[in-house]
Amino acid sequence: MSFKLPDLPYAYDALEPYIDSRTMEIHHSKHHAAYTNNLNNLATGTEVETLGIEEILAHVLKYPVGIRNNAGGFYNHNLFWTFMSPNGGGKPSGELLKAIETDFGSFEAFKEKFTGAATTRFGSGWAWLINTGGKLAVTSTPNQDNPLMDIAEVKGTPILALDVWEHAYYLNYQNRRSDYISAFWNVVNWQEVEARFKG
Ligand code: MN3
Repeated sequence: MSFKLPDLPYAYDALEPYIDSRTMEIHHSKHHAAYTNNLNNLATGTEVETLGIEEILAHVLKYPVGIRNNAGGFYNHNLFWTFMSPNGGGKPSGELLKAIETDFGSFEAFKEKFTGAATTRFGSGWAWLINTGGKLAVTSTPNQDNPLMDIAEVKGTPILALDVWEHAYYLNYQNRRSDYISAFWNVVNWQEVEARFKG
């Protein structure tokens, strides 16, 4: 097994009431586990099993679509769990806050832009805050694509991610994706976002 499902850095119920325990359990132990298993199965016996995940993502165009979907699903969820914390919420500080204010005008303007990207992503996908060589940008991707992939319209290093697949919120929020997005801001782990920003 080249790729290993990571443990969550907190308990399944740690993000209550914003993200419920049952959703977290199924999301991690079923969905994320399935991407990980599928990636291992597809990679076995091919050059993919010898490569690091970021290397695969950077050249995803040359692999079968199953590699694209499952390598993306594996990697995106690895990141996503770390961007949330029971001690999260509030605002970033220091250099990250300064960069957000420079590139978006204000923290509120950034939040509005990210919320918009997450809300308007049609169907399943992700919203991202990315670092594009010193400048921050908000983007979104369909399915399990991400901004590290060679096929991404807007490329950069992800420093914040939000999963807007229905499996991420439907049990608790049903069709109310915007309520889930509002709740997400209460659990954002800005320390981790800052750490990724500083690279
Ligand atoms: Mn998901």
